[in-house]
Amino acid sequence: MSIKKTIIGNALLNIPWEDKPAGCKDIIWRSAKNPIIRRDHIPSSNSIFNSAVVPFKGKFAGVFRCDDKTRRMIIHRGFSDDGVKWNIDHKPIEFKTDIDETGFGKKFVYGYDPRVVFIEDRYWVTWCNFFHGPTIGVAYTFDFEEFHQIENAYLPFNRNGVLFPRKINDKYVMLSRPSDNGHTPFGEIFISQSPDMVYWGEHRHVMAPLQSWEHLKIGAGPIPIETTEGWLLIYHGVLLSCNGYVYSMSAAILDIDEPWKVKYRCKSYLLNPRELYEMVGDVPNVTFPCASLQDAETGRITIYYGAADTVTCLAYTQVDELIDYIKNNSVVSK
Ligand code: BMA
Repeated sequence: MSIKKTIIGNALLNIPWEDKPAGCKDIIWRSAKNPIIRRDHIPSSNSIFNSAVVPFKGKFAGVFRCDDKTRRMIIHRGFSDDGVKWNIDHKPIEFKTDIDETGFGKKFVYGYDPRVVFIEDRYWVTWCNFFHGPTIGVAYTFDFEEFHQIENAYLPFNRNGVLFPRKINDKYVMLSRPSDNGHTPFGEIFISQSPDMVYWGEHRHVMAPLQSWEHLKIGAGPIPIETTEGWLLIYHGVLLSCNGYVYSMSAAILDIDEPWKVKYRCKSYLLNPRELYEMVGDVPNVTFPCASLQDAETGRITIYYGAADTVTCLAYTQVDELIDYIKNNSVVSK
C-alpha cells in the first residue's frame, strides 16, 4: 500500500505514538499515559504545563513551563529518549543577553507558554515575557545548552507568539494574539513578518472567534505544520461559561504562501476538557496545545498540551483524517 505524503517535512520514525483505541470516534485522541508529566516532576515545581518539544539529535528536547512554588513562571529545558519520559533540568534556563541601555528591552522577566521551532540552523524559542506588560520574548539556541535572548518582538500587550517553521516569501513569520494586561476577555490571531527576527511588521489579520466553543478568544497553539493542503494550524479557543473560562482546541488550514488567508476552519472543537486531569487543577477546564511532532512518512501527529494549568499531556491524530474532517466541517466566516 502506498502511503499518501501529506505532511511536507522529515520522517520521524520514533515519534511517540499510540493507535486510536477501538471504537473511538474522535479525530484527536488522548494518550493512555496522560498526564505524561506530573506537577511535581522536579522538586521546585508547582505545575508543569503548556510546554514545547522538538526532535533533537535523534531524540527529543524541549522547553517546559515550570511554575515554581513561589508561583513564579519560568522555563526549564528538558531531554527525552522517547518523547514521553522527560528529564527536566532542576535549574531554569538562564537566557544570555546583552541588556539594552534601559535594562529592560531584552530582559527575561518571566516566561510562560513557550514554543520552540527549528529554522535553518538553530532552534528558536518564543514565550510570553514581561515588558511593561505581557509581550513575546524571543531567543535562540543551537544546542539546548546556551540560550541567547534577543529583542522582544512586540509592544505590550501580546501573547501566544508562534513562529512558522520556515521563511515565507523570504521573511520570518509569526502568529500572535494581541491582549490586555490581565485575563483578556477578547482575542484574535494576527500575523507579523520580519526580515531578521528583530523588526516585526506587515501585520495582517488571520482569524477571529467564530463559534460558541471559542467565542471569547482564540490563540495559535503548536508551530504550524506544512502540508500539501496548506499550513495546518492547531489552535485554542475559549468559551466563557457561568463557571469561568473553558479552553478547547481545534484546527484550521492556512494558505501556504499567504498564511493570513484561512482556507478551511473546523467549526467544532476537536478536543475539550473532559478527563479529570483536564477539569481539575490550578485552573479547571483547560486543554492548551503548545507543540506537536509529526512524521511525514506515516502522517502521524503527536500533540503536547497543558491540562488544567497543572500537568502536561499527549494526544494523537492522523493528518489525512484530520484534514478531511476539517474540510468536511469547515466554516471560515460568518
Ligand atoms: C492563558 C495563559 C495560559 C493558561 C490559560 C488558562 O491566559 O495564561 O498559560 O493556560 O490562560 O489559565
